Amino acid sequence: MKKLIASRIGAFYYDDGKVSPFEFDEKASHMINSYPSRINSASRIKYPMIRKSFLANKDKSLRGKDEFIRVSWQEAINIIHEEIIKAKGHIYAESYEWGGIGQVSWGRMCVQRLMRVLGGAIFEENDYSTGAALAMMPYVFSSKVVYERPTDLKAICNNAELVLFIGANPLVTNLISHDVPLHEHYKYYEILKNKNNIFIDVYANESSKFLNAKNIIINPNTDSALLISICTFLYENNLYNKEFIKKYCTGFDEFKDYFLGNNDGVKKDFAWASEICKIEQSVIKNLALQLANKKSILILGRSIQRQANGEFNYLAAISLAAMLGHIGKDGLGIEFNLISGCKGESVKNVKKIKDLNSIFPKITSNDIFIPTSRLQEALLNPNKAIKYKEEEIILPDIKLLINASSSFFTHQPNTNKSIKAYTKADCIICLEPFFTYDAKMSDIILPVALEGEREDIAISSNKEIIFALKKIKDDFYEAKSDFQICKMIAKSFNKSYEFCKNLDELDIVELIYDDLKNEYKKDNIYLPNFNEFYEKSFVKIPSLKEQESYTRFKDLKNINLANEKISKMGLNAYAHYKKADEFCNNYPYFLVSPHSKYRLHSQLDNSDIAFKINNKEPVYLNSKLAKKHKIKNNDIVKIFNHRGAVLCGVVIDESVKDNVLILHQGAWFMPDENGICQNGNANVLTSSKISSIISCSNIAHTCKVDLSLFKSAE
Ligand SMILES: Nc1nc2c(c(=O)[nH]1)N[C@H]1C(S)=C(S)[C@@H](COP(=O)(O)OP(=O)(O)OC[C@H]3O[C@@H](n4cnc5c(=O)[nH]c(N)nc54)[C@H](O)[C@@H]3O)O[C@H]1N2
Ligand SMILES: Nc1nc2c(c(=O)[nH]1)N[C@H]1C(S)=C(S)[C@@H](COP(=O)(O)OP(=O)(O)OC[C@H]3O[C@@H](n4cnc5c(=O)[nH]c(N)nc54)[C@H](O)[C@@H]3O)O[C@H]1N2
Ligand SMILES: [Mo]
Repeated sequence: MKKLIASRIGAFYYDDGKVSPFEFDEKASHMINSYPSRINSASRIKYPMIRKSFLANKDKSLRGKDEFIRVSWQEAINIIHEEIIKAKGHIYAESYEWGGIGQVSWGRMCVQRLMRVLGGAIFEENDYSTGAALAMMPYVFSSKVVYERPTDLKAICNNAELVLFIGANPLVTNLISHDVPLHEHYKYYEILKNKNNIFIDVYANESSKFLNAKNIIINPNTDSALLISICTFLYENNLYNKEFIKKYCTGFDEFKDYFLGNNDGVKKDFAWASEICKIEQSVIKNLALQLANKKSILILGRSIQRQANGEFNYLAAISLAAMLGHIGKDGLGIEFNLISGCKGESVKNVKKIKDLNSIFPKITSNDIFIPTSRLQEALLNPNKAIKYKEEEIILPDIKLLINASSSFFTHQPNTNKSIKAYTKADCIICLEPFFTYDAKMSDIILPVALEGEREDIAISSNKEIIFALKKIKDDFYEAKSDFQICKMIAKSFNKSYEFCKNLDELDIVELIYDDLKNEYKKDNIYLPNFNEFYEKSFVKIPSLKEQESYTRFKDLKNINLANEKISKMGLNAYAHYKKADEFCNNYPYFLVSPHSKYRLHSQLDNSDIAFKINNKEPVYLNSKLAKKHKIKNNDIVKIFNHRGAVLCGVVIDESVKDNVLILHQGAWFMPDENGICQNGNANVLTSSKISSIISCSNIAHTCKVDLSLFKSAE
């Protein structure tokens, strides 16, 4: 019989090894077909295990090279208990982030709650996704802005004459969602096909092809130069909205002095930008004229802020949108939150579902926060002072790491530095379904149950469908849910009452469902009782009213195009272009590592939907570059720089800029005896430097490399 499974790559039915789409998914993703091979993968962890020399004498020198010994759950919990006591005050428990799903048993949430129940731990502020933007936006607007409700796609379809996508690939990055994706955005992109769409990217990406759009193919990390040169043009030709700038913006004069070159003698005109971006001046002028004459919206991806000086790339786009003066008008202006999570559908009168944290009383604990992506730095330089925003902070001394739902060796730039950093910790605990490199580099590994092997409750991306996650198959050996594991650890400290009132998962699932049912009842919306819901596996909330079409910034008060607080940090406060240090090295090619349509980060790389060339992760490059290196499709190449080397399979794509290599992030790290990753993990090559002191965020998309032929295809 077919059983429903809900996950971050979609909901789907599973029946005797076969997968079929869920009826309310508007455009089911091919990713769901990964499930059968994933649950049965040879790389799954079956039992709790401890690294041999750690078990013998807490030795950490053989981390990553040692064998693992099977232990009982009780033995594992006893050792974890001792290690937590030993490391108290020095425990890192951020547990980043995309593994699993659910309101009760999402690993990251469970580990964080566990550590808070035990008194607190070290966590990270902001995130890998939009770290630079999240830190920057309060200096520009009054809030973090990025994750706030986006302008409806319907409003965009109805009002915009020109849609400019900047470093955005929404049809790929909306395949997945934090909640269960229903791909409700898709129908609007069908409508957008009839619009004037322009993509600024380093290749003609999948979304651009889908929309049959025009492409402006740019040198990576140079968008701010392009956008600023358009501001200069609009200003000099009196084509900007003076009233909007006067009414809503502060700091315009400082920005103007910069783009006119009043202080440095360099006017930021098309000639200046053309040289930096390697785009014909006429192409930039054409874009500028279209923006000046058409009602437009700028849709930003996140890639351009995951770069050196990334904070200012977002500010450049905001400065341009302000000069165009459409911000706050129906379906126009600028948008930051349409490229992940299937967002943009008009929101209905839905209620918020509770989770393991909000269904129980709040826990207060003594937490320490470091900026996002600074774990490596803290492990390598404990007690070091670093500049962060307007202050100096001291990096904590981390002794123990506890990770769930996290793949540090594929998500953190500079993998070889991560290996060094990991040698510093005294104990590393990993809750994982698979033998990833993270698991291999840990001391204690705990096998985790996947979707279909545990109980939980989840909600759809549009919040209109509630899913019951059920155990539809036998236990996978000794795997347990993250919730069960954290509850056992809490219990060893006599804290399981604080953790979950001693309840089991299914009890909490019922509490959460009944809470939501009661909330809806207040609006005369009636949901079935819990048993009926659980039997059916999902409920679609009836009688939801559509809310009015929404556009952001209708209540706009002020945009700071330059903020004094940023000047006080010793930085230019306005949008500006700055060449990254990374680009001053001698490597000839830019490496861009976007998100793959075949994976959720590193997840699914061990499934049979993984797309490989000659058994290697594909690298996409232009034929000019291929010719220069005498390489052809399917050849295996080595991509390298001073940080490391990886092997990849060649795919020639004429649309990729001729000095760029595209290697998607997330391929599992698989080093050979010389440390060369056989599987193309992009972060072996990327730099772990910070974007700027405003966020100290990662710069995964700022990287230079070289390449050589490794092995010709037969
Ligand atoms: N299928 C799938 N979807 C995902 C994810 C996934 O792993 N797989 N991850 C999710 C998560 S957590 C996030 S944060 C988002 C990420 O969303 P984004 O950060 O927006 O995604 P990226 O793929 O990094 O980049 C988007 C586009 O920017 C382009 N780009 C890169 N550098 C530059 C540049 O310098 N200039 C310009 N103009 N373009 C550039 C890339 O080629 C790509 O086409 O995606 C989410 N969606
Ligand atoms: N070069 C480069 N690097 C990047 C980016 C980039 O654009 N370029 N993007 C960055 C971004 S935006 C993000 S969000 C990060 C993503 O970084 P992560 O969130 O670390 O990414 P995942 O690979 O999804 O890691 C999830 C891990 O959880 C495991 N898992 C699966 N299910 C479960 C479960 O139920 N319980 C537990 N405990 N574990 C489970 C998976 O096997 C996997 O190892 O990567 C960042 N890194
Ligand atoms: Mo992300």
